[in-house]
Order: sequence, then C-alpha cells, then structure tokens
Amino acid sequence: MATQFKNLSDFSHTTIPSAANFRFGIVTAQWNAEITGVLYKGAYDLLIKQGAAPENITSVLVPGSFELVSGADILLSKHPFDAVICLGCVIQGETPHFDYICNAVANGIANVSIKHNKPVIFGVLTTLNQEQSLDRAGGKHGNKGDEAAATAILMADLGYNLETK
Ligand code: RBF
Repeated sequence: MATQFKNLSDFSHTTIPSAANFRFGIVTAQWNAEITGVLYKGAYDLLIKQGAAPENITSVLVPGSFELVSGADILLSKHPFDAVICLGCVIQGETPHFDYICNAVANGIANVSIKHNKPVIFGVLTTLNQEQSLDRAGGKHGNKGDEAAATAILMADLGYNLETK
C-alpha cells in the first residue's frame, strides 16, 4: 500500500501556507463514524492551526462515502468555498461493492471539482480492513484527515496566487 512507508501527518517535505484568507467546506461520511470522526478532527484542527477562522469552515455530514460527491456539489452550489474536503472510510471486507463505491467516489469528486473549478479533496480511506483504517486515522501511519486539510490549503493557495498575479 502506498502509505505503508509514509506518515500521512508528516509535512516536512512541503511548506503549508497560511489558511487565514480561505473558506473551507468539510463533508464527512457517517459510515464508519469512529474512523471518519478522527479524520474530521484531524482536518479541522489542521485548518485552525494554519490560521483558518472557525466561521470560515462549514462542516456537514452525509450518510456514506457514496454521498460525499453530492454533499460537495451541494456545498459548492451554495457558497464560493476556496476548497472542499471530503472525508470517508470504505472498508473492503465489509463492502461487497467496494470497487463500485471507491470508483464512483473518486470519479465523482474529480467531476465536482471540474464542474465548480474548485479543489475538492479526496480524503477517503480505502482499506482492506478496519485495522488499516485505524492505522491511518491517528494511528501509526498518521491521519488522512491532516493530509486532506494540508492538500486543501495548498490548492486554495494555488488558486489565490494565480488570481492575484
Ligand atoms: N459507506 C462508506 O463510507 N464506507 C463503507 O465501508 C460502506 N460500506 C457499505 C456496505 C454496504 C453493504 C452498504 C449497503 C453500504 C455501505 N456504505 C459504505 C454506504 C454507501 O456509501 C452509501 O451511503 C449507501 O450505499 C447508500 O447509497
């Protein structure tokens, strides 16, 4: 697995800019809530740590990862967020249609991003079992939520820098 040798909360290879000027949406799936709750806390806390104002972060819940796509679409239809973070956890052993869900979510998130011309971040764990998810939700491989928030800030900053040039 790609993250086996990488800690998802280690950003020493890159500089994360200030998030102070940006508005973020966070869409979190309630399926596997004990894991997605940790992803959410990681993402929210990192945005705040990088200077985002709490009133500039809008958080919504959706039932499962499949609904992350429409959740992000609804958010971006209502407000001009600088980036939207989608958080979910799909576990293969418990999901017979694992491949369909993962493909639909990945393609759906990419399509919503293109539709709105805004970064929509794939903060979805797709693992073989619960242990692998726990390892990436504040466990030995860090927190995918941290990584998703860092990516959101980097992408929001990219858009901002291009606009102001
Ligand atoms: N949603 C997830 O976010 N993660 C899962 O691991 C997951 N497993 C599912 C397993 C089954 C058998 C079913 C029926 C749904 C599952 N879902 C899961 C929910 C899915 O993303 C979606 O919310 C529902 O299928 C309703 O469209």
